[in-house]
Amino acid sequence: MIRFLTAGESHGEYLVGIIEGFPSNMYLDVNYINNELKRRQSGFGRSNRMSIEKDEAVILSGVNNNFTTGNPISILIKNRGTNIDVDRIIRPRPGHGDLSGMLKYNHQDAKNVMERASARETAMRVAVGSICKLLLNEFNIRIYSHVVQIGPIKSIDKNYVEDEEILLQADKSPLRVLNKESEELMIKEIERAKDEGDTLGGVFEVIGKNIPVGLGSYASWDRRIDGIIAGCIMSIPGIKGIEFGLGFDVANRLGSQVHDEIYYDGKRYFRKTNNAGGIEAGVSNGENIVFRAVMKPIPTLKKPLKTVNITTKEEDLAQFVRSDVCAVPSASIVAENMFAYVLANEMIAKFGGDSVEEMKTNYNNYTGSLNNNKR
Ligand code: EPS
Repeated sequence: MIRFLTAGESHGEYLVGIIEGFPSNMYLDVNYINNELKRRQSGFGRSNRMSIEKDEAVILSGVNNNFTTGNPISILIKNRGTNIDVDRIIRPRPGHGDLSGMLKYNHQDAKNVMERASARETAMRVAVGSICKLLLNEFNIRIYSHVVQIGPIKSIDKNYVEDEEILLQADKSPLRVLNKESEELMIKEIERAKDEGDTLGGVFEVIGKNIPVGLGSYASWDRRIDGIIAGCIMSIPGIKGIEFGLGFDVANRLGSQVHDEIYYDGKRYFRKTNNAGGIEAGVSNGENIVFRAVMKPIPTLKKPLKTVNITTKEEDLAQFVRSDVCAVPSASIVAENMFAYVLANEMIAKFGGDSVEEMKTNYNNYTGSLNNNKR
């Protein structure tokens, strides 16, 4: 299995990542990682920090002549925006980790908390996830995402977007939104929030295609792939919820209106609907895996909320430090990459993870037997 660790602080010199358990002989081009890092940095509503940073990964180990060796891969990303115009944070921001972090680690300065709780750390998660995406590409597994809601403005009403040509358009939109009209309304909404010293959250959708049936397992609680995906997505800063397929809407329907009927086309089983979001009993069912996640508005407000000064213990207003107004588009890229990590891990669990060749042999064997009527 792949394990990874990140270290580094938002305004420290570097972010550091180590990935262990990655198979050998996979072609790894650092430009691919850097392009994913760039995708994460784009998006209307980010702070001017994003114009300072131009994230680039440096690979220190585990790769030889552009091929993975099977050794731990270590990565560095240099921070450029290391200056921060605040000495101490003693007026904790509601919604941020400031107060709980100070109490837990016995700090008198929430900067010690903020430096690590900051979403800056997700740059390294994207670097790691992009290497996982390259592994998935070897098996033609693709991951897409788009933003479906910012504040009260929604972009689509239908269940989910499946068409890859359409999904690719998300990268051309400053908000990663597929509907131009909604995008304009969302931009206005973000501008208004900014003028009012406020912030906005939203919802994004992630779609995984060409995922083989049988990733994850119902055999034990901690192997259910929806549980694993949910844990990884919920670990992204600001995420407050996730739903698969129809999600919370299943509560409004009868069973006959929810479950996806099973058909056989002479070669493979398939469904005409995908209300389950590609997962049944914690196992991928061969359909697209689809989920949506909601991100709360950024807690750092220019027009601050009430708080308590931790030195005087008196009522005060929360400290303002440079921050984003809306980071939902970036969060959708982080989610793609955390999802890629889960899928890569599950592919290795099912198909063996020492070398890419070994995985492909096992994969072809399994998918071949599915197509030959042997299962
Ligand atoms: C963040 C605050 C901002 C964001 C940062 C996350 O940083 P700063 O306070 O230095 O302007 O730009 O996000 C990133 C640096 C990033 O790479 O995504 C926060 O408080 O979480």
